[in-house]
Amino acid sequence: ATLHVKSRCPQYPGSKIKRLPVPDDKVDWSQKWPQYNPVNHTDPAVLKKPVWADAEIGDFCLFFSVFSPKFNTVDAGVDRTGFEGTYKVENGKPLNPHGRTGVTGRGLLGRWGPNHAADPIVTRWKVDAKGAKILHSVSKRPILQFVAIKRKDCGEWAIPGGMVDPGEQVSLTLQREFSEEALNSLSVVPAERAKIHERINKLFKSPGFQVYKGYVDDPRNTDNAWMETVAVNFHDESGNSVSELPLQAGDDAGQVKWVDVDSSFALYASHSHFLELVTKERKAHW
Ligand code: RP5
Ligand code: MG
Ligand code: MG
Repeated sequence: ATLHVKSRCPQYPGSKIKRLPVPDDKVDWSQKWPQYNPVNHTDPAVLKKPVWADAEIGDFCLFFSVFSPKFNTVDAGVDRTGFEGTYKVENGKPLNPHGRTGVTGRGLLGRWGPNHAADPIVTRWKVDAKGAKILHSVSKRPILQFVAIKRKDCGEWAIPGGMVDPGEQVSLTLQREFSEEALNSLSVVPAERAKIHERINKLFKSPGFQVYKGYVDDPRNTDNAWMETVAVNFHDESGNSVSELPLQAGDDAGQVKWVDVDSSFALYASHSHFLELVTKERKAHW
């Protein structure tokens, strides 16, 4: 695996916390670093114990029991398995499988260990007025377009992904997050929501192409909590299903638009890598 970079961004998002700088050769836990003394940070919003967050490890919970989740398994309905195999647990705390980040605790993430997300990559071909595919002037390959959202938290463009709720089927998360962030399904009346659902059901009921399943180099990652995702490509080959949907940003998305897929377009976390994999599969311009 490539070295995580955004997981070592100097400034921890949504805070004044500065990560302890971790040099490339000290990322891997197997590299000895006895003086390693990262800053501990868990966001106050997480400590308030919203439904989506764990308690602090060692905290007293109901009936005088102490919170100590079981890792590398599904524990009390919460999937704590890692997509990239077994991760280590040290002193009761899970260790980031991609190495040091310069921050301990959970930061902005709710779960200790893996926090599972799903990323719907909805694509179509870029076409001219006659409907013919437009080839890129340099690569001579057809250009894909995908539905991108501008995240409210950091202002970066991203795939409209989101967290998998405990017990939720990933296929549902993909469709739900796309509807919430790119079609603003949360702010319409139930009858309208049902219509949106109906219009995208066909595309999302197709199996899609699983592009990636594993660790995400997300700026919110810490030594003890990290993002993992399943990224799936739903492609509108003929350009007449989702292409015609009116896009409207919603929930944690501030803007939404079709974006030409190109290596030079900066994206949140490791989303650019997922799109590169889509272009390989579809023999498109990158
Ligand atoms: C990324 O964070 C994932 O790839 C996914 O796009 C996203 C999920 O987090 P939220 O959008 O719910 O903040 O790591
Ligand atoms: Mg969301
Ligand atoms: Mg999201």
